[in-house]
This record gives sequence, structure tokens and C-alpha cells, in this order.
Amino acid sequence: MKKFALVALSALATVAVGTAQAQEVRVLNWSDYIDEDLLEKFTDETGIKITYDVFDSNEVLEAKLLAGNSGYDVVVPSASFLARQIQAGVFQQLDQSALPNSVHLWDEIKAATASSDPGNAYSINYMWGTTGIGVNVGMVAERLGDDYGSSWDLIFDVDKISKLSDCGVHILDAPTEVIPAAMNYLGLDPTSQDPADIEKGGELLESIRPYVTKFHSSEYIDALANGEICLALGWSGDVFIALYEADDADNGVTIEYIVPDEGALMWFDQMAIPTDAGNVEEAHVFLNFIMDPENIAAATNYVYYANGNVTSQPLLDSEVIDDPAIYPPAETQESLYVLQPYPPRVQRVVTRTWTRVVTGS
Ligand code: N2P
Repeated sequence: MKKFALVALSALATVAVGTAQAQEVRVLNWSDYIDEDLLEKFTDETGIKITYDVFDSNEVLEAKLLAGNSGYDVVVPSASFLARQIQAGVFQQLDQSALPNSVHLWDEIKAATASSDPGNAYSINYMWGTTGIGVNVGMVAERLGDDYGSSWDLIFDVDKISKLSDCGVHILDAPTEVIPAAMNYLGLDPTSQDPADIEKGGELLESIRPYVTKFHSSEYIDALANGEICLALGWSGDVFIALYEADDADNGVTIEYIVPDEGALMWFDQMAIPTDAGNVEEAHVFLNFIMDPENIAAATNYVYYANGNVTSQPLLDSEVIDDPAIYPPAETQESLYVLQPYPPRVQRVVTRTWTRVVTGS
């Protein structure tokens, strides 16, 4: 009898351990986008194991999601891509009752993301930012003079970029962000979905292509910080990571992030749960953890991107919340534009134009 009781007990224990181990969440987020200590904190607090992978392209994420069975429970597309993915049935509606921390979300950002995700039914904002220019101050001043300004002409004026080519230029491999920036520089509406406008943006990009060292969306952080390149068309927080990396290394490199005078793209990265996610409950626990003001403040303080959580703002370092290039004041916001998703027909024009720019064919 005693023996039986022991066996039964150990069977129970095995079941309990088995259940605890099965609790996991698989997250696919942008590279260089979180303080890894937060992931440890999540597992410590919830007992849920986390698998965390990274990507650096909306197009690559979209291909994975449309193929189905991505194996992920939480993914982070930009809002302008999310809208099309919702329509394609890629995501499930969030269970709001499992997300009490959503009371901390910032109405202004919720209003902006609602145009891609009506009622914010499928996603929560993780971070938002701008697509602008990272500059190595010393190297650029040496070639263009101290008054090199804050215009997109650093990238799009052949006369300027050709003088910077020798110190290294990276441009994001992000067609739906870079082509509209070129259109904007030409005085066209950057949000235009007219193929003729998109092709004009492409032609401008082809004219500067000989001076571009690389089209890539994450290597520029270290390259800027080490002084390997002097100019990058990149994302706000990434340039700030490079800025503070160089500062810490005390390597003589000074980096500046510019929101160009002519205006820039303001984008929103949204956390969402795929329809075929295997760990839906745990995914909600993760989203709720991210919306805890203390946690999202720690993430923002680490990656220098603004977030969509209003309660987190008093917890932000002043070098973040008070920097107009991270949390742009109203007057800067007026020059920012937001992209709507391209219908498939126009998306194909964007993709074809971009292939021509990058491969020269
Ligand atoms: C993080 C880049 C995310 C911004 N390194 C692009 N949506």
C-alpha cells in the first residue's frame, strides 16, 4: 500500500513538472529592440519559458506569416503591414480580459494605430519611431563643412552623398520606407500609391546607388558606433543606440540623429498573436507583461524608442523623454507622415522598383 502511494505520488509529480515545462511563449521581434534582462524577468515572474528570435525586415516577417505555421506566438509587424495581414486572416483578436494593463496605453498612439487595426482589436503598440538619418558628426563635417544641415539632401543630393561615399553609407533595406523618403524629397506626396510616383522615387534612388556601401537594416548600428560608416538612412532608436555605444566606448565618434527638415516617416510596431499560435494564453501574459509601465519603460530606456504607454512616461530617463528626436514635440510631429498599406498591385510595383535600386537591374 505504501509502495503504491509512493508510485502514485511520483506520477503526480511528473505530471506537475511536465505541465510547468510546457508553459512557453515563442516571440519573434525586431533585432536590437529589447533589454534581455526583461526576458529573464518575465520568466522569473511568470514561470513561462521564452524563446526569443529576431528579424529586421517587414517583408521577411510577412512572407513567414503568410506561409503559415510560423511557430511563433507573438510577432511584431509595423502597423502599415499589419493591416494587410489582418485582412489575410493571419492574426487572432486579442482577449482584452487577459490584458488589464492596456489601461496604460496612450490614446494618441491608439488613435494612430487604429487606422491599421480598427479598434486595436488585434494588436498593441510596442514601440514607435521615425525613419531618418544617422550622421558621424566629425566625418561629415570634414567633408561638407560644419553646416552640413538637417535636410534629406545628405542622402538624396548626388553632390553631397558622393562626397560621403568614401567614409561609408548604409541605407535600410526597407523598400516601403526608403522609396517614400525619396518621393518626399522630390516634393511628391510620400504616401502616394500612384505607381508613377513610386517609380520617380526609385529613379532618384538609382542615381545615388553608386555611393551607397550597403543596403542593410541592422548592421549600421555597430558600423556607425565604430566609425566604419559616416552616414545611415536608419531608424531613430537604432541611431541612438549607436550614439550611446560610441559614447560609452569613448572612441572619439560622435553620432547625431536627424529628423530631416522636409519631414520623415512615423511608424508603429505592433505586437500581435498569429491565428495558428500554439500558446495563446502565454502570449497574452507576455503582452500584458510588456504593457506594465515599469517593464515598457525599462525597454524604452534601453533601446531609445518611444512607446505607446502613457503611464510609463514618468519612469523614462530624461535623455529619452526630453529628446525631441525620440518623443517629437507637436511642431515636429506636423512634418511626420504615416503610411497606409499598399494594395497588392502597388506593393508589386514597390518590390520591383526596389529590386532595380538594390541590384541595379
Ligand atoms: C529595431 C528596429 C525596429 C524599427 N532595431 C523598425 N520598425
